[in-house]
Amino acid sequence: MLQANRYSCKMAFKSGFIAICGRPNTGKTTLLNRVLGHKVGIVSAKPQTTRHRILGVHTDEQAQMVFLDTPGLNCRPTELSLDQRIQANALEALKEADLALLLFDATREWGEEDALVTKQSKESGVKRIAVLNKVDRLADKAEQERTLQEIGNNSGVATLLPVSAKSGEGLSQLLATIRKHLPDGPLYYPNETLTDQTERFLAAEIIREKIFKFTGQEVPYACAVIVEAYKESTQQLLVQAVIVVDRQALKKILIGKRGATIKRIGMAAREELEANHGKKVHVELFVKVHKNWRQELKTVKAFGY
Ligand SMILES: Nc1nc2c(ncn2[C@@H]2O[C@H](COP(=O)(O)OP(=O)(O)OP(=O)(O)O)[C@@H](O)[C@H]2O)c(=O)[nH]1
Ligand SMILES: [Mg+2]
Repeated sequence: MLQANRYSCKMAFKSGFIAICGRPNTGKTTLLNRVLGHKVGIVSAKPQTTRHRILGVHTDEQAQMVFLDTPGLNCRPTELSLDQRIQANALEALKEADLALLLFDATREWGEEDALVTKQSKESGVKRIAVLNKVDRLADKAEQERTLQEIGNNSGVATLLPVSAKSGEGLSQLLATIRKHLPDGPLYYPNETLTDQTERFLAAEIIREKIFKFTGQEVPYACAVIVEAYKESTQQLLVQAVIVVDRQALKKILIGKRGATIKRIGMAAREELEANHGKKVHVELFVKVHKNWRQELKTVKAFGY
C-alpha cells in the first residue's frame, strides 16, 4: 500500500528540460538567474554574451524545471569556428528540450532573428511558450498590449506571457505556465542542485563578464578565459587565468594604460568571487595572444567551446 502511494505521488510530479531561446540580448540569462535567485550565468549590455549552454535547475514540491540557457541565435553567424560552435550550442539545447521559452525583447522591433528563433523552434517540434521580456521598459499597459499582439501575430505561438526578468514582474505566472506544460517526470537532479557548472568554470565566466563590462565593442568577442590554476583552502581562493586574445592590438587595449583596464577587470572579478565564496580571493590575470584562435576549430574546442 505504501509502495502504491509512493508511486502515485511520483506520477504527479512534473519535470523536464526547458530551453531558453531568443535573439542575442533579450535577457535569457537574466531571466534564468532571476528564476533561480542565483547567478549561474553572466550578463552584459552587449549582445552575444553567453557562449555555452548553461544549465540551471529550479525545484519545488511540485516540479523540477531544468533550464537550458542558450547563446542568442544569430541570422548571419560569421565563418569563425567560434561563432559556428556558439550557434550549434544554441540549437543543441532545442533538441534536448521538452519545452522552449522563446524570449522576445519588448524594447526592440520584431526582427529577422526573432523570425529565425520562431522557425527553428517550430521545426524542432518542441512545445513552446512565447515570453515578452523587459516590459518594465514599456510606457504603459496599452503599449504592452500592442507589443504582445504583435509578438503573438508574428510568432504564431498561442501561449504568450509578459515578464520583466529585471523586476520579477510576471515570473510567478510564467513558472505556473511552465509547470502546466511539463510532463510527469522524475527528479533529474538532487533537490539542492542549481547548476552543473564547476566553480572553476564560473570563475572564468565572471572574468569574461568583467571584460564585457570594462572594454569596448571588439575586445570581449576576441577573448577566451582559461583558468590555469584554481586553488581553494578554508581561508582563501587563488584563481590564475589567462585571457587569450586574437591580435596584438587588442592585447594592448585589454591591458590599458599602465595596466589600468586589466586591473579593473581583475578587481571586479575578485570582488564578486569574494562575495560568492565568503573568503579572501586572489585573481591573477595574464594576457596572451593566440593569433586568430577563433578561426581554428581545434583551438576553439580546446578552449571549451
Ligand atoms: N530593463 C530590463 N533590462 C533587462 C531585462 N532583462 C535583461 N535586461 C538587460 O538586457 C541586457 C542583456 O541581458 P542578458 O541576460 O545578458 O541577455 P541574453 O539574452 O542572455 O544575451 P546573450 O547571452 O548575449 O544572448 C542586460 O543589460 C540586462 O540587464 C528586463 O527585464 N528589463
Ligand atoms: Mg545570455
